[in-house]
Amino acid sequence: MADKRKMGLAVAQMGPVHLADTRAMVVRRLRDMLAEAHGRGARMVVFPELALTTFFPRYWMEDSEAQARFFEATMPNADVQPLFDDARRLGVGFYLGYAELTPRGVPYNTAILVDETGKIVGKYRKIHLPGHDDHKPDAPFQHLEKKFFTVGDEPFGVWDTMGARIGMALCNDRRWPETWRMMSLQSAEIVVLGYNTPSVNIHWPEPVHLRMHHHLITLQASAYQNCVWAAAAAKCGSEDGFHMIGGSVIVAPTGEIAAQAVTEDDEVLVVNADLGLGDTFRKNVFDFARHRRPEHYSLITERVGPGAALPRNPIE
Ligand code: CDV
Repeated sequence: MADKRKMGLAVAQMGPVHLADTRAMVVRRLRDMLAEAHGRGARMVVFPELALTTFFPRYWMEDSEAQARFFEATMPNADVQPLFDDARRLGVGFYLGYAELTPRGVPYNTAILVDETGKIVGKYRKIHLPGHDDHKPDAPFQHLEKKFFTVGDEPFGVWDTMGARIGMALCNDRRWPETWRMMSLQSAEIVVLGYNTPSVNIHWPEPVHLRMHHHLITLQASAYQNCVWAAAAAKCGSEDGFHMIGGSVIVAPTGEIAAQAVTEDDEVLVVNADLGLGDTFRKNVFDFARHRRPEHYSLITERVGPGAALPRNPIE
């Protein structure tokens, strides 16, 4: 029987953040949700990707303009400090996505992990940047993450904090099995991520319902195959007329959805997560040490894309 180590795990979905909204307005909303999550027994709250602003990669502009309007040169800064103060006062940690401009001027799509004392204990810079870096004037909107951000400079990691081993990812990362396996191989118990997923795919005429379908199947399959709790927070609804999917979820290591948002607005989900549940799977069907065969997986790190078939021995 697995041990029962319970953790109040919350996801704070956000409705739209419009261009005219200030950081102070956004942080007020985050603080309200942190307080609600605390009242409902949460020890940690997951906020979305690029939570402090509208999803600005949809707009064509010079890098310098994007950096001046949408990036944070320090964290915490005066606008966000009240959220850190609440975390310390209430004893609730959080994950927060924002656009980071480093002291050397390098722009990253970043997430931080803040513990229950209000201290930043972990930082992750997005690795799988989607979209394009050129202007697409005929598209209904842009997806300029490859223009505005640099690929993360460190591999996927995990942090021992708030009584759990927690891994971080951001949005498009959730679609890639390598993301999850990297953290699972570091014995992650919870994977937290935020996302901004436009309902319309500008690259091909994808049926809109597939956006939600792929979001949920990747989270459910990845949580199960990697024996982790997955907590995913959307920023969603119509930001100045550009719609993004909701569907924030907390998924158990069984692959089952433990809680799911029902609105496209600010909404808090809380689950009393049994961290021992992942061990049940780690000791059985996904006992990596007994069953994985990395000597047969070398292509995964040697090759980026599809190529020639591997040579085979003659059939005996
Ligand atoms: N912000 C994102 O990374 N969005 C991506 C793209 C592919 C829509 C996503 O995976 O949702």
